[in-house]
Amino acid sequence: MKSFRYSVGPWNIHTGMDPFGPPVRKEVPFEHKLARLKEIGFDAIQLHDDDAIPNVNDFEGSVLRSKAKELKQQLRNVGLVPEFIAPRLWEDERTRDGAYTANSQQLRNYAKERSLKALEIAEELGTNNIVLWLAREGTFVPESKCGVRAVEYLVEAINYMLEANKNIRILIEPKPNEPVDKSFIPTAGHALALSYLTSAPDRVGVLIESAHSLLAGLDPADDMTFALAHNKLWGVHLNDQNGLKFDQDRSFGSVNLRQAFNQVRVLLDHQYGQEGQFVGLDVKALRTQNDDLAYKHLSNSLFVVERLVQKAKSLQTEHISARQEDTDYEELDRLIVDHLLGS
Ligand code: 3MF
Ligand code: MG
Repeated sequence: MKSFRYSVGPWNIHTGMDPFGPPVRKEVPFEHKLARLKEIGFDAIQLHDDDAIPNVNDFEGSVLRSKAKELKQQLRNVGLVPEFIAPRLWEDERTRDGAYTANSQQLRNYAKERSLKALEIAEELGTNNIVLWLAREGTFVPESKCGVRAVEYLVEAINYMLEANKNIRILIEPKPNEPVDKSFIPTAGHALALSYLTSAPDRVGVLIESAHSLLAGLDPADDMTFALAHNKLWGVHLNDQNGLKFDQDRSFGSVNLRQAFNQVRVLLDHQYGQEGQFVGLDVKALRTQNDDLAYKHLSNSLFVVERLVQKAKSLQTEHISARQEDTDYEELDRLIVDHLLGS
């Protein structure tokens, strides 16, 4: 019996290409990815607008909707549900200067119109979650943009989507850097603060990715509890990250087991998932993996989550409460480490 319902994106099965080298594995067709992900144990699929409909820029209206309907059937046949649609606002030529915060109004309009397509796809697929990873909304050159105006543009774009469809909710996925140097919405705190500036704060929440918190020098479990305290933790991307480097998307728990344990512990403690939220992964296979072994980062991450669920459940809470009372946190530290080491 699994403890959570799990989700993953098709981009988590990839060719191993990186900024320094070409693909080392074959491109896997979308339908094969779906079948394989289902087999590994996933319940839901995370989709960018163009994962759902390749070349999404070329379609609109009834054609766009009928393509979305076909995908809905395809997902149903495999037994996966869609978790969210995310407009991919960082690959198109027109998003070079950011999307919602580009200096040109024409380009900002492109970003908004493209986002509406994500809303339409989501509606056809039957999910009301729109994820915004604000990839290029930030700066390299501080003087190139006004930070106050950038926030106004972001609010304007989010309000535009909230207005266009009263059922959708928006999950902001904060990240402090990469591809930009300095993001306008670098942390969960910024994302939550932004939510309260919008016209429907009850429909704007966050998706916390472990590596993104770590890149901001923050603890992912703390970001999760902060969002939980606002009733706004609507998605997670579990993975791992070794220090303040590029976004590594390592398998969950592979770098810092105690940090991973605490993410699982807080999710369990606060009944994450009971309102339909998924435990999502965002992990990359190492470039050294051969084609047929380039799925282990996924199955291993699920394995580690479930192992840590067992660890969280078998933690003797009376011992924890006792140490909280006598404030013997050195002993608490030892108890936890001993528990994680096992017998
Ligand atoms: C980048 C990310 C993104 C988002 C994705 C869905 C490509 O670091 O984490 O992955 O997760 O766009 O929102
Ligand atoms: Mg992510």
